[in-house]
Amino acid sequence: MTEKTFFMIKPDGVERRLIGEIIHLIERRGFTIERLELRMATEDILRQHYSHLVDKPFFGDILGYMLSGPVLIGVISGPKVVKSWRIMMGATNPVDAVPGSIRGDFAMGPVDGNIKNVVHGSDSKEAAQREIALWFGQSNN
Ligand code: IDP
Ligand code: MG
Repeated sequence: MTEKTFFMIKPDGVERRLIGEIIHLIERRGFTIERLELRMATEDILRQHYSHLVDKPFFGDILGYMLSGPVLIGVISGPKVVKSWRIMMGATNPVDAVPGSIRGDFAMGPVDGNIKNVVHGSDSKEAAQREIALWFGQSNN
C-alpha cells in the first residue's frame, strides 16, 4: 500500500502566494495529491494537532500564527513520502534549514518569538494517520 502523509501550507505561505510554487514542488517530486482544501484552522483542532506543544510557553504564539489566515491542508502519497516530505520541508527553525529546502528558501524567523516556517508535515506514519483523521475525518485514512 502506498504511504500517505498529511501536509499543510501555513497562513504565511498562503498569504505570501506560495501555494502554486509548493504544489509544483510536490508534483515535480512525483508525489500524488490525494486531498486538498483551503480552510481556517480552529483552536480546538490546533490543540489536538499540536498536543505535544500545548504546555510550552510559546503555544499562544503558535495559535496566533496558525489562526492568522487560512491554511491549505492536504494528503499526498508516494514511496516513503513521510520522510521525503520532511526532508523537502527542511529544519523546523529556518535558521537551520538548508538552502534548497522549502523552509531554507522561503521561511522567516524567529520573528517576535514566532517561527513562521511556511509548511507542515507529519513526522511519522502514525502521526500521518492521526493527522489525516483529525483534519479530514476517520473515513479518509
Ligand atoms: P515541525 O513543524 O518541524 O514538526 P514541531 O517541533 O512539531 O516542528 O513544532 C511545530 C511548530 O510549532 C513549528 O513548525 C513552529 O511553527 C512552532 N514552534 C516549534 N518550536 C517553537 C519555538 O521554540 N518557538 C516558537 N514556535 C515554535
Ligand atoms: Mg511536528
